[in-house]
Amino acid sequence: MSNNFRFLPDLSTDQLEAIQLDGLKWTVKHAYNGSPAYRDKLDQSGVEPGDIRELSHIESLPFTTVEDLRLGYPFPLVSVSQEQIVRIHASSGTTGKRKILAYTQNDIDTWKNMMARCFELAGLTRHDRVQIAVGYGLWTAGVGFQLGCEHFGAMAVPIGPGNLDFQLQFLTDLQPTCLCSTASMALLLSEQVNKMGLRDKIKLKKLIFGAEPHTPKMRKQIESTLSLEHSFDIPGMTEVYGPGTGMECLEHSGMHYWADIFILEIIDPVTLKPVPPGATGEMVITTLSKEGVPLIRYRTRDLSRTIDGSCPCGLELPRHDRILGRSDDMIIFRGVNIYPGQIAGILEEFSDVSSEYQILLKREGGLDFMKIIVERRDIVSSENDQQLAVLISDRIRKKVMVRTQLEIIDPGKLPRSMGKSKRVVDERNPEHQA
Ligand code: DLL
Repeated sequence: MSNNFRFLPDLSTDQLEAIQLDGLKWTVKHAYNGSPAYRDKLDQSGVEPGDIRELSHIESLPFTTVEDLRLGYPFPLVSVSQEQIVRIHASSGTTGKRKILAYTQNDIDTWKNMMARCFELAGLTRHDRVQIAVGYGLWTAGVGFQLGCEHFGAMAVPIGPGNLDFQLQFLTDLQPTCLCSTASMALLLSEQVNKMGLRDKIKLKKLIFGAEPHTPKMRKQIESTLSLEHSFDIPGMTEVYGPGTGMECLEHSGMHYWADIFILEIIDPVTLKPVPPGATGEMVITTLSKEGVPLIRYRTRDLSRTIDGSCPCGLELPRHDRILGRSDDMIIFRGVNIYPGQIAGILEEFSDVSSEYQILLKREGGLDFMKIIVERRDIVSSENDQQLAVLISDRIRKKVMVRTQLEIIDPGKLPRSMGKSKRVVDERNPEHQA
């Protein structure tokens, strides 16, 4: 297939596999020679760079984990000399020390190209104006979108997060056609545009949103409030450059990912073996040309699955499904393992409540209690709140096997976020959660 894209590669499966094998060999050698920590890990597993002769040999390599990054603070797994590092970014983690990732100029250029692919896949042109409403600075989000947008050639409006009045003013005055934000910020902005009656005064057509899980309901709510032509889920993480490890195309049937830049494996987090094609598991990433901090079988903790077959859009690049959540988001409640995404999935079934929810965990009299707070939709009367609460908590009991207290509140009353939403507030003592 030949494509007319400027940034998206046109590669056959054979070409892609050749790039992956070369990149894998290069990465293992580079990490082994450049980083004492990687050399130790590889030595301990009895693997030498020369042992990697075919792609399936990836399975002989040890995993890299977030612990490896933390142990090497402040410059974990760096595999080049200090003068080759031109920038650092840090993860948005809220607990412990942030993970710091170091970039060479080549790394920045690779990332710039990845992000330009995203704008191209969204069908933008140089005439588009892009309001970038995510954090700048240590977080990769703002800088990543900006790099890609400029490289692609659209007009960047680097407003950053926060200041809703300012956001609305720019949306009306500068007439951006595309918004880049977290899912939560997009929801908040859409609610604000609605409240102020500004929809007819703005020109937004497309939204590129990511950095946190969303539900189909949340997405539909944003799309319809802003009358968007398209919205695109964008994945990414600091460890793998930042935003833009892939992107949805105009067909919206999963996310194409850049298999010429990293290898994606999906493993069972318990057995650590690959899951059958199409099954959900943990995403494990091996980079193919990353210099500063190469990743060898990095366990992302993100849960997703690959999507088989070719995409109707014609692009040969493989796809994965949306990220459902993180394995470390799991709550242990009265001996039952629960993912917040399971609760969100159940709320999807009830059209009388919005997409927003919060899970509150408390410990009283030696027992754990879970309260789930959800918002009634604005077109629904509060008269049936009690009945609705019973229906939802019954459904949760049947599907997740836990008793919860369900509270329905007025629309817009849960805290909104301009970054990533915090869905779980756990007020139990830490020992009890183990
Ligand atoms: O969140 C990078 C990013 C910024 C991606 C803006 C997309 C848009 P970190 O702060 O390192 O980097 O967080 C990475 O966020 O491991 C996922 O758990 C989650 N995440 C990122 N994108 C998505 C998404 C940025 N589209 C962590 N859907 C990842 C669900 C996402 N979760």
